[in-house]
Amino acid sequence: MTSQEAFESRGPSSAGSARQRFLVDVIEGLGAPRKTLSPKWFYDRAGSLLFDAICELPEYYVTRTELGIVKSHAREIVAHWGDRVRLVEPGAGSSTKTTLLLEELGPTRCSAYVPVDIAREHLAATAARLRTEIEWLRVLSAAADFTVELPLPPNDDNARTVVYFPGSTIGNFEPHDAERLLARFGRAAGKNGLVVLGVDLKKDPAILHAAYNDAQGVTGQFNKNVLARMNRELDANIDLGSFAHYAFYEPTHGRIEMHLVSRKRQMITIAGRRFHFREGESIRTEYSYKYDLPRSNTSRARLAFRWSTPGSTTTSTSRSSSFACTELPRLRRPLALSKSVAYGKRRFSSMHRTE
Ligand code: AVI
Repeated sequence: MTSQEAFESRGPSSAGSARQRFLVDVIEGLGAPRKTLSPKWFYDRAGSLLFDAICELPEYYVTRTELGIVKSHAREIVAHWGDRVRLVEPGAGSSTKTTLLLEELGPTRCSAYVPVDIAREHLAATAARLRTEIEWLRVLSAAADFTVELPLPPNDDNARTVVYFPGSTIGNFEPHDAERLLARFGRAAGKNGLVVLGVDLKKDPAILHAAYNDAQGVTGQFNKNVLARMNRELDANIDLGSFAHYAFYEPTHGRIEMHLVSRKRQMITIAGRRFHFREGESIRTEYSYKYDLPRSNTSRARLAFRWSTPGSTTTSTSRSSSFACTELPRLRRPLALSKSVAYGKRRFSSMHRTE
């Protein structure tokens, strides 16, 4: 077994233990007074393909807008990443946007690409596709839950580690968890490492609403895939038609909330356990936080938001496609936020270490 194969086949994300973790989470989440499920369980192979379909929807501006930023700024984005870089992408999915950056880096500067994803089968397909598309690319994929661990292969050539976290996946974490996650990425990037982030910005609620309630119903299918997955993997008996997809923008917290609402009073069975639902009772399946650009014009804030769609401002609610990419300095210790930039105000600059 080569070292690449050893890294790629490392445990503990075997199908058996993944099923066990899914089951434990489901039992805990559906047993709570307010039923919840972590959005990470959307992403089996079927869910990952549904998410790819969402990214193509006319209403879902997020991917298109970010891709636009990356396309027009690829050279500038990678310019000071260093001579030798290993690019680590937590939650890589189909790695669509990353290809542009990898190609911009080229074989001389790119030591390796490390896509990390919870959907093992989808990840293997992505890695295989990338190896054919970019012949020189060394792909070292890791099937792992990045909320728990970020496995990194040996850094043979002392390359600079850049943790690339696009797509506004950070929005799927509650603010305190987002802080912790970014601090962990910062530690994983290590000395001289970088964390590069893509975040979706607040905008007209009608635009946000449409993005999570598309006309073709793909987002609804994506949401219900978590129920379908319970039927497939956890021996559940859920009638998908008895739950409704419900997503809305909640302006107080600046987030989309996605729910599955029971259309009737019912009992479902999952791995032999029973769960009761009142008519209208919901399972909250996802938050998607939207951020503000920093209001201040300090040099730190400018550094934070190097690339954003032109005209994106904190006050603009008319832009349909605002999005920002930011680069965070290495976070040596957990973020110590100053009170004035607490997440209550969701000032994204607060993701910076305070000194
Ligand atoms: C992956 N994540 C950033 C998406 C989002 O927009 O929060 C997931 C998604 N949920 C519904 N549509 C897309």
